[in-house]
Amino acid sequence: MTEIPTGSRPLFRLGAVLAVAALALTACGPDQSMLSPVGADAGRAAGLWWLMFWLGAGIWVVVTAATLYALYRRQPGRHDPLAGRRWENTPLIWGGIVLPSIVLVVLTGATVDAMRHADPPAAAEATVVQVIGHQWWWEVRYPERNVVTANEVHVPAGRPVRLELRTADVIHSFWVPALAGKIDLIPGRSNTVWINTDRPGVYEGQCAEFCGLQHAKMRFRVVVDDEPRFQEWLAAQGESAAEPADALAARGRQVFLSASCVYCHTIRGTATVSAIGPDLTHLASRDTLAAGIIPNTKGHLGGWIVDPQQVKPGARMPNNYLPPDDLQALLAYLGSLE
Ligand code: HEC
Ligand SMILES: [Cu+2]
Repeated sequence: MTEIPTGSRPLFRLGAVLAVAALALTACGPDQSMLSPVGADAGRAAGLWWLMFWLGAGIWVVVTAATLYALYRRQPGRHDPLAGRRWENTPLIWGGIVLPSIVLVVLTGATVDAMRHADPPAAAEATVVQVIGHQWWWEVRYPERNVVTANEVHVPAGRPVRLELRTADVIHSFWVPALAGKIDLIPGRSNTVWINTDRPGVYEGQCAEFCGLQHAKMRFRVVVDDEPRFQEWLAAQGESAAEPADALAARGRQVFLSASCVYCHTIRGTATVSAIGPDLTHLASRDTLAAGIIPNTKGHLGGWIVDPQQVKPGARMPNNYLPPDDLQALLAYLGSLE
């Protein structure tokens, strides 16, 4: 007869497994966890998660208890109270067919219900925002207002927002766990996700589909503003770039226009039209640079322009060797683009 494992080893292993699972869950952090939902869809997804968790936990307890019971019962020499044929089929039918069927029907119903709500009919008052994935940043457009920005999606609180998601190159995935479900950006088609929340705030998101070298540094944020602030932001973003306020900034604009920047960037109000890189018209109004990776300060901006490959190796922006004076002027100009 084989030996039955008893004592602390199995318990120890179980403890280790549970500890790793707990760590994996907490690694999401407080600000980017789908278990602290703020949006309507995210709330439903979180509810579904908890339903699955508790059902799974219940089943685990039952199965573990049954396993321990079987192990215990089979010990040699022990009297077996359940010996006999009447038990042969009943547990099989209940535990193997009836119970799993009930569990699966409940989960299917809950999932279908959550999915049905995730796709509300196009509401007339919905704000439409187009998000286009690029290796490795996000282009954000407000087609009704001719606004183009990057990596920071502003939306109004208290009103449904329809995000239309497309990609300029490979498959990306738009995921802002507190607000909505995860959805892929697929070449050649447009996917939709809705954001619907009453709670102003800044919510972190990131690309959730491996898309190349800098996939991990393809982050973004969704800024939920109350209606007046959102309208103010939208109006400001719709303007052309500010004219240089002083001689240094004017020289900086000249540096920008005569350097390679114009091949890839647009500053509305100047004769630049390229959309290979982020629109820089209102660069200074953004909190972060390079898809949420570095704060938008003068020092970081200078470092990025001179050596983006240091910050994001492989990024689709080449290093720029600008004379110090030119760089300072350029920084003054870009810093004035509120
Ligand atoms: C070959 C194309 C190319 C050229 C040339 C180029 N850039 Fe970029 N730039 C990009 C791309 C692509 C990104 C996005 C990189 C990322 O986040 O992965 C970017 C990002 C930026 C950003 C950050 C924008 C944001 O909102 O995150 C700034 C600022 C910037 N570029 C300024 C410049 C300046 C100034 C020059 C000229 C000295 C320049 N770029 C030249 C392609 C280019
Ligand atoms: Cu991506």
